[in-house]
Amino acid sequence: MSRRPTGALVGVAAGAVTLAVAEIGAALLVRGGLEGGTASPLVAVAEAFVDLTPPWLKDFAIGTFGTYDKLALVIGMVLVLTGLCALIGLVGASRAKPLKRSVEGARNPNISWGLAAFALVGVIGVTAVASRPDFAWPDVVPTVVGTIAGLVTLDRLWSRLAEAGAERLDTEPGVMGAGAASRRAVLAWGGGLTVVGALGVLAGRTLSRAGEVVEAARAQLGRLRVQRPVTVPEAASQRVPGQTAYLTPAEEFYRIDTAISVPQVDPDTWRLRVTGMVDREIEMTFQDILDEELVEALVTLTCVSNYVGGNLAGNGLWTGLPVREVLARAGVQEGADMVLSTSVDGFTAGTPLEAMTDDRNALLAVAQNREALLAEHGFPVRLVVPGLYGYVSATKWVTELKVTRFDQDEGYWTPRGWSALGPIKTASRIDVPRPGERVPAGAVVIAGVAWAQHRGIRRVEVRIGDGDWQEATLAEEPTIDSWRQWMLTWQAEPGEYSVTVRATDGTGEVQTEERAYPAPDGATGWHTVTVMVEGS
Ligand SMILES: Nc1nc2c(c(=O)[nH]1)N[C@H]1C(S)=C(S)[C@@H](COP(=O)(O)O)O[C@H]1N2
Ligand SMILES: [Mo]
Repeated sequence: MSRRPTGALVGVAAGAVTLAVAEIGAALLVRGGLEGGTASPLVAVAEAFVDLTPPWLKDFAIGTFGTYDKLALVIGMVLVLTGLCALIGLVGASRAKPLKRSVEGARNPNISWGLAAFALVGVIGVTAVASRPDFAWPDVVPTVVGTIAGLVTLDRLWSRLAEAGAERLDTEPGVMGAGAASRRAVLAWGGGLTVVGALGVLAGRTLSRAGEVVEAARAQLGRLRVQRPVTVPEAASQRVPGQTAYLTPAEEFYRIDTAISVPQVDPDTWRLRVTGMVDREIEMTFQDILDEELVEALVTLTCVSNYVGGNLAGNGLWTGLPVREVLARAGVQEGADMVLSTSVDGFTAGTPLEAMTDDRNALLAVAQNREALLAEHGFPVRLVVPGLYGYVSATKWVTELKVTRFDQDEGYWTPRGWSALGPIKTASRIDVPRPGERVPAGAVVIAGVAWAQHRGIRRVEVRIGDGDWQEATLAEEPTIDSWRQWMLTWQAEPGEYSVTVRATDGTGEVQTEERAYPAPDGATGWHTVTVMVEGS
């Protein structure tokens, strides 16, 4: 390989060394309980990026990558970083002008430029780390040490490469001289360090995931005291093959949040604080909550970023303490109209006070489908508020409820272009047949789910081609807070058809046909799929 690719590889190797040192260092901080906010530069940069994401980009990312949006972001980030390091590697490896080095031993100024550029990337990493909520000074140590290790790597390998270049000038053309041999040594070092560095990054990321915390709590959850256990009626499920199950298994529940690395919260040190416009502040431990009489509720969560026909919705059986009871104990003061909930990772949601205090089941949930919350769904405690999109209500890893006013505070997504209020819009979805599916002529079952949380679903209608609306059969609705299954059997003749669905909510309002994007307050429009009916 010639000088240029070798130079690029040197840059990439230095980047890999930096990240390996930083990620392993960050993992040690986590393990030692010394991490304040986020010590991992990779996670910090990605999270800072998410914080700065405008709504159109969030929309695009979720629309394109769905719940893989974060994976896509991290992969994109690693690609950009690799390119940047390669570029810096090229700079330091390029010869200074004039071409021949004049004074023996004089340092190539390009090396200094390269080192400065690399240090600047390190500074960006440190800045991102320092921008994270709960930041503490030890958090920057891994990135600083990693950057220094990267600079040393660059300096050593670039000098070696420069020597190889100088040696080559003394060698006869066509003869494999000392220059080529030392360049190969640089190549070997560069390749080796890149591989070791990449493995180090993986090791660091793996090491930082605590994982044990949830296990500890499952034992504690064994003795949940539930006031009126909720059972899911058989009739809530129509069991059409391919139709969305009434209750969503926790492992299959959609996941949306700004956390690049799932917060690992120790239930023993976790606290919930109730603050703001209250007569007395309250602090509760996880055990305090478990000691209460808990309530169960079936609630379908929905993300405001869901497109028509999308799958960013899931139905859970949640067990928790009603928020209204906690607020009543704290004593809400006159004039308050919002509860700002905060998560360990800095995310906030602004929820109308009324939704937290009226008779609906707004819960501080500790269990989903009777099991401790999964870490990615908010362990140990999250909010669940029927009828509101997740971004204004469903705070995971919740640590604070601040009673406040909409004219004084705002949730995370509001200054980023999303509405302060987020009531869920009526939606209906065709699960089967799948879009573009070919089905044999005869009886074809069309089925799906519809939701209008806290208003309920009164009617679902299906239209085939431009025919009349036909009323679908509804499954039982155990609560107006969850979605409702529907189905319709169609005697299909061969041909190509568009199948459209619309729902009517519990107030009698028909789902609007008007198309709207998810931003700023949720998508609207009817879901349509095309079906090919084949003759026999
Ligand atoms: N801490 C935290 N909680 C959060 C979010 C977040 O980014 N951070 N996102 C909210 C959004 S936008 C949605 S739609 C729901 C999704 O909850 P789930 O991931 O359990 O399905 O969580 C809400 N709670
Ligand atoms: Mo969301």
